[in-house]
Amino acid sequence: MSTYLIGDLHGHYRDYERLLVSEGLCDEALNWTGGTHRLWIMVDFFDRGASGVRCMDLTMRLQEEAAETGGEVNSLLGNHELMILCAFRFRDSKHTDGLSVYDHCLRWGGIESDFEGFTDKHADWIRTLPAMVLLEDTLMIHADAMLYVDHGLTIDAVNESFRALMDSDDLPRWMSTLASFGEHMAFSGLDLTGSKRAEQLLSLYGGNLLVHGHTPIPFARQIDAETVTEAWEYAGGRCLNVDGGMYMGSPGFVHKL
Ligand SMILES: [Mn+2]
Repeated sequence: MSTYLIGDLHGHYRDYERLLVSEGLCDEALNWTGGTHRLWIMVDFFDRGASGVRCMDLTMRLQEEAAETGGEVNSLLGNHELMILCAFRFRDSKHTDGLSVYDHCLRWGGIESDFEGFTDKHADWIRTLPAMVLLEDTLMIHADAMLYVDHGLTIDAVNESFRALMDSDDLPRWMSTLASFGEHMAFSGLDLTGSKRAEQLLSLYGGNLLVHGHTPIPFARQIDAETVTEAWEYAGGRCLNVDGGMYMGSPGFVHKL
């Protein structure tokens, strides 16, 4: 049994299909052929690309099929999942700046057709997603950010905090949590501050390797997206970025842990 990771999809459905088939996790008809293997999506299904709902629909179906063969398909909770859930719930409510939640989401890369295709079924599924997972010695979070510490000092507490938010009618709290995901690259940098932060999270929550998406590798490394075909290990080998930046033009990749 192996664990496979796919980074931020951002609505790039065709790339998602191609990666699943080329890795043998699905056949050409997109049936699960991964047997007992595990697949985790490091998220941001939505926004920037056109087909976020299709990406999520495929993942939800594969989750059921994989469970039948003793495999596992699952996803973390990312900020763009929180964002579409927020728009679904508070659509025309006004934020403090007078703009509606819906308009905010369009500004943050939201795609109108995704809002139209988004249903209770998607909302319910998103509410099941964990913000933080420890798989053996691998700590997985969506964002390369310290914001998780504000949600709790154990993995259960972090996930419970996000679940409570998703059940909450407190719009200012939703908006401030979404804004907190503006934090990027907390574990990188030329000085040692970044790797120290990574060490802090690993010693707090457990694990030897911190895996994340959220910041496209071509952006973090200032390299051409077309050349990004594998994960980026940094911070002295303690961090792994799996966001190839498909929306920037990377072909994407599947990372086998
Ligand atoms: Mn993100």
